[in-house]
Amino acid sequence: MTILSILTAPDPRLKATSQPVKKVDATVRRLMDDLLETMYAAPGIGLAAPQVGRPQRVLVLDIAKEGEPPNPLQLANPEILWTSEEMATYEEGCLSLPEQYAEIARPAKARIRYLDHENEIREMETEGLLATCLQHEIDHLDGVLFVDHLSTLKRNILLRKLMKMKKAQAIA
Ligand code: GNR
Ligand code: NI
Repeated sequence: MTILSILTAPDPRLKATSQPVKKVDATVRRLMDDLLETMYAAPGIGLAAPQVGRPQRVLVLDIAKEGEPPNPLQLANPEILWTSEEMATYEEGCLSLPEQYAEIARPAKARIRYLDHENEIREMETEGLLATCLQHEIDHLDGVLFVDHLSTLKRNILLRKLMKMKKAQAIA
């Protein structure tokens, strides 16, 4: 497996819509495995293919806490079948917006259909951090970042902080 490099905003590849995979074949499985290794190394609890410059509808997640057994999930072509009226708010971060955080409200529960690592169609009902993280990752497949859920003012504050940080790092 390979650790891939993660794109950070602003990058037009993070704003693009990703394409469905035809099937989960060896190439897609390899991408899923590389995404998982990259996510664990970062470390993060989710990672979507466009974040590593691959415009395909593939994502991985593992919300297990430190000390708990790992629980990797690898999904292709995820579709949201249903979301609850009830909302939940989490402080979100993103590997493509390093060191930026904001509280984001999303549906508290979501039912998802997807292709798994073996190309089998599966459905799952999610809630809590898993529901939030899945919606965050599916947003990436549609070129949406968590800051796009904020007001223009709040979004610009975070994006400017990120630009400033990137410039300072470029000099150091
Ligand atoms: O590591 C991550 N943590 C996180 C915390 C709250 C809500 C969503 C996330 S996903 C993020 C990794 C990432 O950027 N995935 O796209
Ligand atoms: Ni993200």
